[in-house]
Parts: sequence; C-alpha cells; structure tokens
Amino acid sequence: MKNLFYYRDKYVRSQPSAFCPGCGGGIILNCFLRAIDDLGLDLDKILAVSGIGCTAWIPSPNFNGDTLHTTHGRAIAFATGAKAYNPDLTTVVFTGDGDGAGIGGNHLIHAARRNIDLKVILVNNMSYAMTGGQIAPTTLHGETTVTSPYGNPEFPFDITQLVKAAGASYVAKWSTYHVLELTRSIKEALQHKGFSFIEVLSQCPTQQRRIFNLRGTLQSLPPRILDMFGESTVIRGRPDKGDYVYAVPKEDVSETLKQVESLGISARVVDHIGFGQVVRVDEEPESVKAKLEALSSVTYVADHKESKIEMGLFEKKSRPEFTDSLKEIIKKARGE
Ligand SMILES: Cc1ncc(C[n+]2csc(CCOP(=O)(O)OP(=O)(O)O)c2C)c(N)n1
Ligand SMILES: [Mg+2]
Repeated sequence: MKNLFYYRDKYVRSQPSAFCPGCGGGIILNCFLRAIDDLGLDLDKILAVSGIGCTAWIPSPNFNGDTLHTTHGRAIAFATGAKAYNPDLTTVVFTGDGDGAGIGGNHLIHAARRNIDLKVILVNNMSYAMTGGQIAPTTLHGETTVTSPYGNPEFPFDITQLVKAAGASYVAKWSTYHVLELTRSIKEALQHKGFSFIEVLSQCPTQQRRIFNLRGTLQSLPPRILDMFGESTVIRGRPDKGDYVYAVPKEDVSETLKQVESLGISARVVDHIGFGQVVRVDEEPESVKAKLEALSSVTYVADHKESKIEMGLFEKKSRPEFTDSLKEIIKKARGE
C-alpha cells in the first residue's frame, strides 16, 4: 500500500499549497496522481493544461510533470493545439466550471463535437470561486452568491448532459466524496481514445459557506460539505435501498427534529443540496410518511430520490478521433 508521501515525493512539486484549507482541489489532484501511478504512465508523456482559477492550480504549480497554465476559459483551446501538434502526449485539461462551462463553454462543446483525444476534468464548485464566488453557469437556481445576494434568478447547465449531447465519447460525473469511483473513472478516461470528460462536484468551504447558507466554524465545513455531497447524490445503476425519507422543515430544523423525536421516531439533521438542512428519518416511507406530514413544523416529506444529483458513467462509446482524422487528411493533401 503506497502512502501519501510516496505520491507527494514522486509527483508533487515541493512548495506550500495555495489552496484554502479543506479545498477539493487536493482531493482531485490525489485521485489524478493515483490514476497515473496505477496505470504506470510515464511523466514525460503527460501534458497537463489549465486555464485560470483555483482549479487551474491543481496541476500548475502542483504537478511535477509538464504543465501549461493558460488564460481564463482557453485551456481547451490551448490543449487542442498541443494535442494536434503532438498527439502522442496524454493531454489532460483541468478546468473550473466558470473557466470550462462559462467563459470557455464554446471551446468545451466544440472539442466534444470533434472528439479530440483530450481528458477534461471539470471541477464544479458551483461558482467563480477564486474571484469571490460570483454566479457561474453551474450555480443552482435561488442560491445566494456575491452577485446574487437575494438568490440566483438563473438555472444551471447540466454540463455532463451538454457535453454528452455535443458528442463526447467518454462522459462521467463524480464528486470529491466519491474518491475511489473518481480515481477509477480518471483511469478509464486516460485509457479511452477520444474526448473524455469528467465533471467533479467539488467542495469550496470558502464560497459554499454562503452558497449553501452553512453556519458553523470554517473547520467544520469541509467534512460537512462532503457528507452533503454523499447525501445529495445517487449513483446510476447502483441499487438504492430507499428505506428513508426527508422531513423538510417550514423554518427551524431543530424544531422539526424535536417534533419528529417526540413521536418516538429516531432522526437526525443532515445537509442536502436540494433542500438545505432537513431531518432524515431512516424508516420505511409507508410507516412514517403520514405521521411526519401531520407535524406542524414540516412543510413537505420528500422521497429519498427526490432532488438528488446523478453520478456515474453517462457515456462510453467508440467513434473516430479528431487527430487520427487530421493525420489522414494531411496525408491525402500531401498526396502520400
Ligand atoms: C478574461 C478574464 N476574465 C476574468 C478573469 C478573472 N478571473 C480569474 S479566476 C476567475 C474565476 C474562475 O472560476 P472557475 O473557473 O469556476 O474556477 P474556480 O476558481 O472556481 O476553481 C475569474 C473570473 C480573468 N483572469 N480573465
Ligand atoms: Mg468554479
């Protein structure tokens, strides 16, 4: 079993981290390093490209291989040029949700359409985090940010579905809670020929404190947000027991908890991306739903699957890859 020091000494440039404490960036870097190590990839054959933002720092300056730190929103454009010039390199792009789906959204869909063999890890922290947490195209409707103090009037893109529809041949979505699945998925993407895209829902205690309206000390937030990701997601194709419900409070969650417990039902307060703080009751829905609905502090009793974000593999198919097609066309043009 290799420990963290092994990965740090072999793959990470020695310097203090620029990430805020509890940032998801370190987890994603860790998953990436484990993936390349497991596959035994040669560092000289990897190029990591990033744009601008906290996410852009995951490879640069942390990764001890070749990195290209480019301009905001243009990581995929630079990576396209690099890959077309030297298709032998495994070219991996790290891009934020603002970088990749906002300012660089056009590059993203066109690279997917071309099926160019780039591995794109898009880190979705639901905001333009580095510059203070402004609305991004991934910020959920109603969420509060510095540019939407009364709630976001817009609706987000489903980036995974967008990239799939645009033609990507490998598409997956995970979160920083799902480290084993994410590492496995990065390995699959690294071995897949064609545009390979992984959206990673990531925690940003600094900005998500406001976005998710979380109270409590800063130190308490990273594990809490990770638990929230676990609570708010379902994995495609994995059997889901469904033996629980959520009591959504009218106002005060502690009052709802008190009322539920007064019925002799054991329950706990959990954070949920879709509902905020809710009371989770681990009982068969038929046995508790009506009782919970009758409580004066409960506005609604939600089914376990409601308002959850789907994780997993969304696409894996084979189709002609751009740099291969380009090579053929260059041969033809030269009359070879
Ligand atoms: C052309 C341009 N516009 C705006 C900026 C300012 N800027 C720097 S980082 C950033 C936010 C990046 O957000 P995202 O891509 O989601 O990455 P995160 O920091 O959230 O990981 C912005 C707007 C810039 N550097 N260049
Ligand atoms: Mg972001």
